[in-house]
Amino acid sequence: MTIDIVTIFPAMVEGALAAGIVGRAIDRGTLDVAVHDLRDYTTDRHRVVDDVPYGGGPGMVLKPEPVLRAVDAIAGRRGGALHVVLMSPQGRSFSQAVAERLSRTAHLVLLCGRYEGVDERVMSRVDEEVSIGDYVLSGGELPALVVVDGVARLVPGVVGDEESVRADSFSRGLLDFPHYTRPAEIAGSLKVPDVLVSGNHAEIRRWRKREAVSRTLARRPDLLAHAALDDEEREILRELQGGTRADEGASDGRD
Ligand code: JD8
Repeated sequence: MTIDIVTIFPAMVEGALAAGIVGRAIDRGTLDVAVHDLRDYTTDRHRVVDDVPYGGGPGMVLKPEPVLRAVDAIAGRRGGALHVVLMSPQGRSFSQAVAERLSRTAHLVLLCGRYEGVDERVMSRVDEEVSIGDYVLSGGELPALVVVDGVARLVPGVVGDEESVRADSFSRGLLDFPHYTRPAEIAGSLKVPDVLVSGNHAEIRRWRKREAVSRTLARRPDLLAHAALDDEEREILRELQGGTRADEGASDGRD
């Protein structure tokens, strides 16, 4: 999969892309990510990318021509179909379903705005607008990195263990169970649950399912409507809903 990112802060994006699972996928060539400095697509001596808004008002607007030139250059260089995404508070919310759909496109272009946003005429080359949530950020760079991370994990070969990708929280519609590592006890009081050190793998699997279902019921009951539960999980859910209502705290008090 190929991803092109257009930004006025290439260093900010490149730094983040070099780390972790995504960085390794880029190094190995499983993922081809290129970051483009919007200023390279200006034609004036001062490489100006912004201008005052028509109609007046505060702030600056990203000029359309550099953005359109960048998209044209990327299209020309890469050839084939592009899917152009503008990171924008006006976009539809990024979700696991959107990540899955975008991961099936061969070539993504992510446009990062700044200031008050981009000149609306850029929309002539945009296929969709995506937001990462209802809070105010200063630009599209962090949202683009979120999209790259979420999408890249779904590209075959990026995450070593395909099984773990399928099992991931939002793929199944359940929250994760609690994790512990050594030591089994800290300061004589903070203990790992006995079941996890018991070595009884059937018990451990059941305990994890119960924890995942009870946490989801307590914290994100909205997820249960679309969750892909197996028979055992469904039974656990019935049990938990039976005695106590979710809003009274169905689990062990931690949730
Ligand atoms: C792109 C400029 C800042 C937006 C004035 C503050 C996404 N979930 C999200 N929150 N914020 C953004 C986002 C913010 C952006 C730009 C994305 C370009 N800004 C502007 C309009 C109001 N400021 C986002 N995806």
